[in-house]
Amino acid sequence: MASCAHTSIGDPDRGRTKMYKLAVMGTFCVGKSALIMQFIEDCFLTEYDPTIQDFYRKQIVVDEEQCQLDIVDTTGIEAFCPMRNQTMIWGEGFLLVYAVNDPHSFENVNVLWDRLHRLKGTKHVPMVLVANKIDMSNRLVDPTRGKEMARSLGVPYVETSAKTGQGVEQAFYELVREIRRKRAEEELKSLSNTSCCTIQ
Ligand SMILES: Nc1nc2c(ncn2[C@@H]2O[C@H](COP(=O)(O)OP(=O)(O)OP(=O)(O)O)[C@@H](O)[C@H]2O)c(=O)[nH]1
Ligand SMILES: [Mg+2]
Repeated sequence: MASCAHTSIGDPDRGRTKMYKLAVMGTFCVGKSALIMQFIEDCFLTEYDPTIQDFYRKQIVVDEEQCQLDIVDTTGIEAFCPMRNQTMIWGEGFLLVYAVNDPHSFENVNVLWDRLHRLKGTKHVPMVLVANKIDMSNRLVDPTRGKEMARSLGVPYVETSAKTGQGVEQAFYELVREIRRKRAEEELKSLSNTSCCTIQ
């Protein structure tokens, strides 16, 4: 578990900080923990240590807005599925990760996508499709397949390497932007509902 910066009660920027609840999901060994560590600590985890569940916090600025990201690193092991469902309910936005050298992890993205929509009970869940391990030479999932899947799911597509750091920041930033879009839509909807109610 990484250490992280917290906003103190007396912090003058506290009121302006927007909170985001993110979860990183995908089959085991696709690099979820390595991506989070690269994002938070700027380092690459070479050892494989299966995750049950870990929690991280990071403060960043995205498009001039101060953000606090609460990030859950989820398990890729099916036996811990109930815990993962809890995280799906908790989260606002999700990185759906597969490894480009593991076609099974690519196919599993559809399963996760379906489960998320069923649990959330809405068609619009902020997500980013992440093709990880692009530094590896034994690529088995072509970029065109990844882009096509992202297009059909209606989510952004980002290629990453937790080893070199390529695309890692972009993946998290895109997810923050997706959550903002959803919040803005909901705000508009509630405003139009309110004005409908007040017009006699
Ligand atoms: N070459 C390369 N190796 C990676 C990359 N990302 C992760 N790995 C390696 O893949 C293995 C698994 O990475 P983890 O981050 O532990 O995978 P995980 O998805 O968190 O796995 P679970 O916690 O079991 O679900 C580790 O040995 C990592 O060093 C990457 O982008 N490139
Ligand atoms: Mg892990």
